[in-house]
Amino acid sequence: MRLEGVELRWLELPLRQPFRTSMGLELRRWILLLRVVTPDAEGWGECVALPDPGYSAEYLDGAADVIRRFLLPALAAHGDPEPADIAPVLARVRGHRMAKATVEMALLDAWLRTRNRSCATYLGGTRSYVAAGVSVGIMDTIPALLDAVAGYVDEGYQRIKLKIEPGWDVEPVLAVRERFGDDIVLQVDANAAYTLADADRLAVLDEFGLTMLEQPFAEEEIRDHAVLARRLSTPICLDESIVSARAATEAIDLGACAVVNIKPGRVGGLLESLRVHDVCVRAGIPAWCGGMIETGLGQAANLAVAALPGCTLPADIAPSSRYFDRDITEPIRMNAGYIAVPDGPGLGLTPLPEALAEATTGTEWIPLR
Ligand code: NPG
Repeated sequence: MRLEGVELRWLELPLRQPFRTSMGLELRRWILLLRVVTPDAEGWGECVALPDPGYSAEYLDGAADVIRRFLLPALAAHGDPEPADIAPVLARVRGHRMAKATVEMALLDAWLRTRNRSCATYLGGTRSYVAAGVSVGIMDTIPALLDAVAGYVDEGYQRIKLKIEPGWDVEPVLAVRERFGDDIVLQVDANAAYTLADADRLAVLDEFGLTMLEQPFAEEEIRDHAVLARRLSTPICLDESIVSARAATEAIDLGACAVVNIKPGRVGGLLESLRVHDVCVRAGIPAWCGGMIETGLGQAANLAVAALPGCTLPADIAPSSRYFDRDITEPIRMNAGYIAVPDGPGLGLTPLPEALAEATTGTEWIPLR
């Protein structure tokens, strides 16, 4: 694939509702897009990094810098990369998986478009619809949370995930179970807000029949997760800790998790996501595709992962209308709790010029030949 050049594009999209997690309050989503231009096609990549290094070490301006100064020169020096070449070519840069995933997503989109193949088919997806889960932020009061959850249940979401942190854990879960009963599929996500010293408190969650407790401890604390997993009957799911297929193998082997959240951005791209998926399938561990409040482009990539046979649990993939007044692509829609996997060439979605222009705060063209 011959690369003519890439455009970096910065977007700012207001969120329809504030989203609070143990990491802080989000009112808007700042996004970096990468458009790659080849003689035959264009491809789009979306960077999931946040403006500050609170969820992971990466952050948006850092990702733009590493893309511009290190990743693109490495690709240009290689010449005409095929999808399988991308990760090895970029491997001389340590870490920076979100930046690498952005580049790979754009190149893969362009490569698949020239071959008229969809991303989901290319990865081996077997599902044309994906069960949608909703991730419910931390609220000021329990009644406000119950109102929000009631709305999501009515909309048809296939499972409810509550964000938790110390001071907002057992009470909201108890209140949701009391109000909605045992029929709703319920799980919680701590975004690394606890330590092993909180094990007694977390053990109380075993009473509520949760599908999983996601990432209670910090990214590096694999051993502590394994200790907690032996103590709790609630399955532990790892998110932030799963930075690669290798990390997934180790976490599973050590008994640190019984479920895996796969995020293409966090693991360095779609092909590594497939490898994480394959590790889970071999280990007999259910996987699901996470989300990071992406535009339709990022969600299209996530849908391709969620369509894989081993992604058996509902995804953090929601209709565009949950996040934005106006998405930059045709909106992602939900029908009775399910979302269609795009089947057009590449990601299957492209930005709508007018919506893209409205969200854009800056662009930079980088010629590669
Ligand atoms: O897509 O509905 C959604 C949000 C899913 O909770 C979600 N994402 O911790 O996984 C997470 C969280 C997140 C969002 C993390 C944005 C980082 C940025």
